[in-house]
Amino acid sequence: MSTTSSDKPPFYLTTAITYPNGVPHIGHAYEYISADALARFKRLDGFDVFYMTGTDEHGLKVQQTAEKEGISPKQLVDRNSAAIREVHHLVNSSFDRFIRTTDADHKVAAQELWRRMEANGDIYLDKYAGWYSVRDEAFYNDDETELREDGLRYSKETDTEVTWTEEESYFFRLSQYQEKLLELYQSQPEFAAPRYRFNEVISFVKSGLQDLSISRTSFDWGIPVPGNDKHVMYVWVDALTNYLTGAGFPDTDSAQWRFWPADVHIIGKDISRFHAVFWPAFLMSAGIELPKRVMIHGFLFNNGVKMSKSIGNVVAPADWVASYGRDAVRFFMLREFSYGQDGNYSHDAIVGRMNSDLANNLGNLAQRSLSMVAKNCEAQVPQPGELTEADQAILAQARALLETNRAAYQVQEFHRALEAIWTVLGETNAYFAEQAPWVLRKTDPARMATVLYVTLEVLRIVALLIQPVMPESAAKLLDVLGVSAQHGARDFSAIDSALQPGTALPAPQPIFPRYEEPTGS
Ligand code: ME8
Repeated sequence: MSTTSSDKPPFYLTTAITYPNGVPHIGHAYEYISADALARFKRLDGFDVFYMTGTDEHGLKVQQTAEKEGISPKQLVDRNSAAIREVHHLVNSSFDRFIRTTDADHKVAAQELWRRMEANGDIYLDKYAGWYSVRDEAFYNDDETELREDGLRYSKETDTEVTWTEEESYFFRLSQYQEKLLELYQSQPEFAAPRYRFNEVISFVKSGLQDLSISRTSFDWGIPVPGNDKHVMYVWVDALTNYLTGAGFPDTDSAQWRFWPADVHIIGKDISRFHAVFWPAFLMSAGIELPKRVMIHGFLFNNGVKMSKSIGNVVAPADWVASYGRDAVRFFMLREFSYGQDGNYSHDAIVGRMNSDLANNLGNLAQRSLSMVAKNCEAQVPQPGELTEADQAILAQARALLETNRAAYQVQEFHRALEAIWTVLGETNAYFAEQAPWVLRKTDPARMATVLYVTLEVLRIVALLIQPVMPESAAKLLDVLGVSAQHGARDFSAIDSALQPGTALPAPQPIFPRYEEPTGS
């Protein structure tokens, strides 16, 4: 065993690797944030997590963008890959590796995958004649395209321009995998989600699969095909292999290989076919275990309108972070949209979440209870007396949240995890109002201490569970609750323990400020 492995169960998750031919928008940030929340959740829940993201740097699209800018493809990807990594930092995405498909180890992995598919008899040389969309880096059949009024031909599904392409090409025998893929979908109903998106994939496969062109000769910005330098690999063969590279492939004796098969690939709805059809077929061909799950998230729309440069409604993640703060952005994205479905964002929707969920339901409860403790309990965690039914009921609800959250994160339903937490916060606010500790202060100080203790204890559990979504705010809340940042006191295993009466508490400080519209703008 290597020294880098641990007793914790491995958990490997990935995002799609972003094309570095532009700068990422809020839709990309959504993917990074959701993957990051899952990575953080699993780390706190005792897993040995490897979270990988990165950039997909080869292909015609990148080469053409570089030409337009008058720089080399390498200069373009160096610049934009760095900008994409910055966006990860900006939204506090705690990746373990930022892979670039121009990394040396990735070339080795991609070429080895190719060799194995070839050795299995699944690759042959022929001629490709058909429609290619540079924008999608995808091939389309005649009936998947249409001629439009402007005289240009487009992919019906993605609305991107396609051009007639004829060149010598290697092919992958995808047609041979139709039955095997259908068997996979049958035997592993959780292989892709959500179900309705998975069903679209299944129908596509049922409608018949054609062999796939997997190399190009008309440009050279790619990984050379082993044994034939005239060809570079089709960018999707190259790109998908990044997931294996991250797990140390082809060195299957390395400690890193413990992460394969990946637990979940997190991707957007436009690339489900590549991940749920091509990718498992390539792996079956190469004799490599399949990833356990492909989670397909929806797209974000600006007030119902698709983000586009020509409309000028593309939101830069940095603008949102500057306006609302990064934890609020993270919370909004994961709470507002049902993961898997498309979502509409608007300034008002963000402000609504910040003011009602964060400032009122959580921030206010924390501020009110902690200020009372500061004033009336010598700034220490109060000593509870005997617990009433109401006390026990609210504590039981809070303790049950770990299981609810585990179940929700297991299927990437982040919104459900947060919804459950906020339901308990709603109940706790009602409990606080009913118990009225500010009245008890005069009539029954011992009972007041119990109510405050119970409230702080619920807040501790909530603070622990929101760490994956709002790491910085949760840390501040745990600080003011006197929960140590050491000895695993902030891991989920600590949910079963409890606040220690008598622990000194720092002065409370507001953590979730209300959003105020900037004046003079
Ligand atoms: O597709 N809302 O890269 P990419 C939500 N390089 N998600 C969105 C989105 C939106 N408005 N727009 C894009 C690629 N995405 C390939 C991936 S993986 C081996 C190769 C998502 O930069 C999109 O669905 O075009 C994808 O998951 C990710 O952003 C990167 O998109």
